[in-house]
Amino acid sequence: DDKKPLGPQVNYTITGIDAGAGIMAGTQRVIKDYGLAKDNWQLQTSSTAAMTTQLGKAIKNKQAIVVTGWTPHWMFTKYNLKFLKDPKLTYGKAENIHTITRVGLKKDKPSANTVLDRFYWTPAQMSQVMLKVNGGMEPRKAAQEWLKEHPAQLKKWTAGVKHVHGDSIHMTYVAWDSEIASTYVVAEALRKVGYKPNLQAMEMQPLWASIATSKADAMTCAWLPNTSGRYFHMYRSKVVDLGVNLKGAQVGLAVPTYMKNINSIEDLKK
Ligand code: PBE
Repeated sequence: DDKKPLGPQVNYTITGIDAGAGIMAGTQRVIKDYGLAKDNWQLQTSSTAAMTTQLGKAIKNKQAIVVTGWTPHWMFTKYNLKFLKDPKLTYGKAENIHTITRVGLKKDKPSANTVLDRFYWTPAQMSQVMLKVNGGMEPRKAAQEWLKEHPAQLKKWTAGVKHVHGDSIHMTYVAWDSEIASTYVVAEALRKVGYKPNLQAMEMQPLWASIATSKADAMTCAWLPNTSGRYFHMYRSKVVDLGVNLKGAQVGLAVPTYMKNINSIEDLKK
């Protein structure tokens, strides 16, 4: 209902995801910076799966809902959503996703390091893999299929790389849809040059610690400069940043486009 104030319609609640996510810390800052705490706005912790389920239900009933949203993610492909303007830039400007390795990987596993260093794709390409997985396909199968459909991309990452013979490569990741997509795709590219990838999902803090302590070789999950910034600053002297693997990610608050009067975070105070 567009005439009623938004707050009571959604119980002054922003539907969030898992507590460790950078977007949750960013949203707590938003609540502070925009003075939303005065109206008792609160951030609900859940999981990506629970959040997208609630979002789907609200959209089906054309109800108001405010969620923590980000792209690339299939929620923006599946639903008509818009980011709320963030005039204070509390979430920062555009984000890029970086590939991070342990110290010494380049020396120990140069072929793997080259493939990981070259790994770069677009938000549209990442979304294609996410949609396959969201449609029920096993991530490894989705990655294999996507690489078959994009031979030029695979060639760019692997051309001229010296093949190995079943050497191990240990990748860690957080089981967010975007990171499942990138991790499995780069793992399949590593398999093409002879590696046996071993993939392990974990929470954000142990993820960074696994690379910093050389328990794992590499990860593709660093949303910088903001979303994973806290961990990057904590561990930057103990890891190697191979640079951007995807340009133009974004995080913020999102609402369905039928919420015509709500266009800025400032509008939550109306
Ligand atoms: N995300 C997806 C993560 C990074 C990737 C936006 C949910 C976060 O830390 O918030």
